[in-house]
Amino acid sequence: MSNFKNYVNGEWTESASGETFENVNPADSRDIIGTFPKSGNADVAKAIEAASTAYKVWSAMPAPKRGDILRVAGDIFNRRKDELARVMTREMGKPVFETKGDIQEAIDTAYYSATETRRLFGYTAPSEMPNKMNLSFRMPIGVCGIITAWNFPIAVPSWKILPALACGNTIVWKPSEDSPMSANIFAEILEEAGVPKGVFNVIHGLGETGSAIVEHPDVKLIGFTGSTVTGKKIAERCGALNKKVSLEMGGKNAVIIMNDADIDLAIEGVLWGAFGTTGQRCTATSRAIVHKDVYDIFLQKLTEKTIALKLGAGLEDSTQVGPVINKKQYEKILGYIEIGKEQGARLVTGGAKAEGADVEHGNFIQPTVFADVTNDMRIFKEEIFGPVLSVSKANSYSHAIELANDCEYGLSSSIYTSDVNLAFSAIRSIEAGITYINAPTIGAEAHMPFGGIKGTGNGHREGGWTVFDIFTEWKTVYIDYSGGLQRAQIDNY
Ligand code: UN1
Repeated sequence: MSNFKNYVNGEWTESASGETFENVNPADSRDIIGTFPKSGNADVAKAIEAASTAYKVWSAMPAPKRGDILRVAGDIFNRRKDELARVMTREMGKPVFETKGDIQEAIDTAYYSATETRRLFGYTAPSEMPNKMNLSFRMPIGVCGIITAWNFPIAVPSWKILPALACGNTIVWKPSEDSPMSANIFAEILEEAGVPKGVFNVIHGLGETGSAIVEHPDVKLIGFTGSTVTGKKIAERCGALNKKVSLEMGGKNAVIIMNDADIDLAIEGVLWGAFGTTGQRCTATSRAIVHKDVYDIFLQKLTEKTIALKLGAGLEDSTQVGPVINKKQYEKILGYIEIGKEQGARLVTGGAKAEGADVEHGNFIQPTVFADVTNDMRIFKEEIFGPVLSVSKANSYSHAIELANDCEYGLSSSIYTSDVNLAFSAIRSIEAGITYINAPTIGAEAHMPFGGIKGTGNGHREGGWTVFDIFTEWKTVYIDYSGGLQRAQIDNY
């Protein structure tokens, strides 16, 4: 078995304690990918020291030069796509066609960030006084602590890391303990692209490793994707320590299917949204809210298609739905299925662990659909993060919107309708950061803002041009070339 290391100041290093944790294939618990360091305060401090030193050089480099390096990183991600996709699938389970898509998001983000280094626009505005000029421009922040989840081992970290680097920040990244190997390949790629020593560091570990990053006084910003419970704790600490913090947390995303929708298209979208990545996306479709006129036909067709989904190891070409990430999630999801049954939801298909020779050693749960789910049930309200879809009946368009918004989260959403008036009305009325029309709740593009309202986020948007608001501060500059003292608000009025 291989022992993998942290990446600190351009070197592969063990943790000071020598303690490790195992990385296990979720499709086959007999397959141990390797051990990774369980890092503590001392390891984190070294990485932060390296990142602080490197910041001086990296932040002073002209942004387009940083962009040149990021562009090369995009090329290398592209070159290593097939190999990296298999590593990702082996450690986190989703099928290879999905892990390739995950890497493509990083490639898109690399090229997008590289280009934006020539376009980190500031604003100029007229001064209220003569012979005076007002400018503003973006400044990097410093050492950024990045803490991410396993479901997008490359894409989601890339949304944070690559734009942060473009802006001149340096990075200490704690990837998920369920996808550490992908993170090491990320480091190899940035090193080969020419990112200097210390600019980018990977520190493996569990929760305490993340806490050490959050607590360290030289870390100026935390970018987090993960559970709402952890995100809120991080935000509390960042509040107390006065650090900038950007959070992407849970979702309970609804799709509305109106009686004028193309039902077959809607079913395709719901299947992909609910069971793609085995339902383990923060944008996953976990609630379908279906107009009463098409409720029965929708359920009947959806059930047939759900039963036909091919469950298996993601490394098998025929697999459509992979395992869930680990034993803890496996138990949690099966627990929610029991709660659904106990609270009176009608189980239409699935509802148990999967049986069979090809799935017996992995964390496999049958794609599950509950019907007649009402808004008082826990499976309607709580994020499950697994292959479980709740279907609820709506009496009208306004009832459907009411149900969709009856939710503490606000990440993604969707409506299937052929009525243009309803589509536009839904864009305005659904409480979410992202709304799709006639498309699934998943599938965000790298160059558009990504994030949610309500319990999902804290007002930031990754992706697109908005990510640069996270990873920069504004500097305002006044240049007075009048040669005399000009007092704002006094001499000119
Ligand atoms: C996530 O699940 O953490 O929109 C992000 C999507 C993906 C990103 C999901 N591209 O489905």
